[in-house]
Amino acid sequence: MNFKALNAAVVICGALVCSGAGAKELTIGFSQIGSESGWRAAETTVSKAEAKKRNINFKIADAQQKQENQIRAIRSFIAQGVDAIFLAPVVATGWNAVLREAKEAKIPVVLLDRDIDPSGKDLYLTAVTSDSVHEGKVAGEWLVKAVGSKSCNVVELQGTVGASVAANRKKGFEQGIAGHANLKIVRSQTGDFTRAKGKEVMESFIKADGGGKSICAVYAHNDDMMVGAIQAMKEAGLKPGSDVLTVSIDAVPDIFKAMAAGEANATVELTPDMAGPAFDAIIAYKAKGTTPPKWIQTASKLYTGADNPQAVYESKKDLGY
Ligand code: GZL
Repeated sequence: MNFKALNAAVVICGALVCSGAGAKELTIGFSQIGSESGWRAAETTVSKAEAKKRNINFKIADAQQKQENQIRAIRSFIAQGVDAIFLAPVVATGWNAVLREAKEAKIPVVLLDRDIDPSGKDLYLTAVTSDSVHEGKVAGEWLVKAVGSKSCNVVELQGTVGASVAANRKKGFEQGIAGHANLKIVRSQTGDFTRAKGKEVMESFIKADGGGKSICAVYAHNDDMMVGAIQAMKEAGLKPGSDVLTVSIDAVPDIFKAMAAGEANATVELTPDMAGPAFDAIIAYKAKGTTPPKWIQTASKLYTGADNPQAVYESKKDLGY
């Protein structure tokens, strides 16, 4: 084989597992939670594109937000003998038995965007996630600055019950407002990360408050619930973005549309590209035995209405949300 051809073979091998018999395409199974939010849909779109870039045979199983479907998908991937399994765990507990089966089958597991209970730490190779406590803290600290010294009743729309990111975003937000007694979380309930549920729960908060006039701010664990809450506030004659401050997480296009309309105030960005770093870690692990760090952290950036929301909307609107 001449040098040029050898060089080309090495390049191709970067994305494939190279053995004596030649390069083998990697097959990876992804147990995806569902399509509960714009961010989740973007994560799926981006993961397919990243797999294509690396010539990986990528099989996605949509669990419609049910853990039993995720466990079933993982067992199916094990039976198929895939090279690796990606898992976005809908909740943090209940994974150890099935992940032990993957380990016994010598199939490495990578967690995407959410974490599992620390008791399962030795059952996955690495986790590609943001720091969800930090996300909540950034949201809380923004609200502290936005409110100043006036008293502020905050209502909170929590993510899916039992999800690591919901517990962490709640914890981080409480850290962010700690020491500022003028801010108080007066109501808090799960909206399951969906627009519909976010709207429904916000309607109940407004009703319980006798019209919502004493609600000073809404904190939602994701933008989709906030978009639903904004709808509920407008239907109740409230002014989200001005009379009622809003802060949420994900940085999906529609929250920038709301910001541009003066109906939302702040969001903390979460990249939908969790799969890219996961693919690179698995390729290096399979090809060269490189063990990745236990946690591959993705960035979190605060956006407010001062960051040209219309332009940000335009830049994100075609990315698969
Ligand atoms: C966070 C991710 C969350 C998003 C939601 O890492 O798990 O799940 O914030 C999605 O939009 O439902």
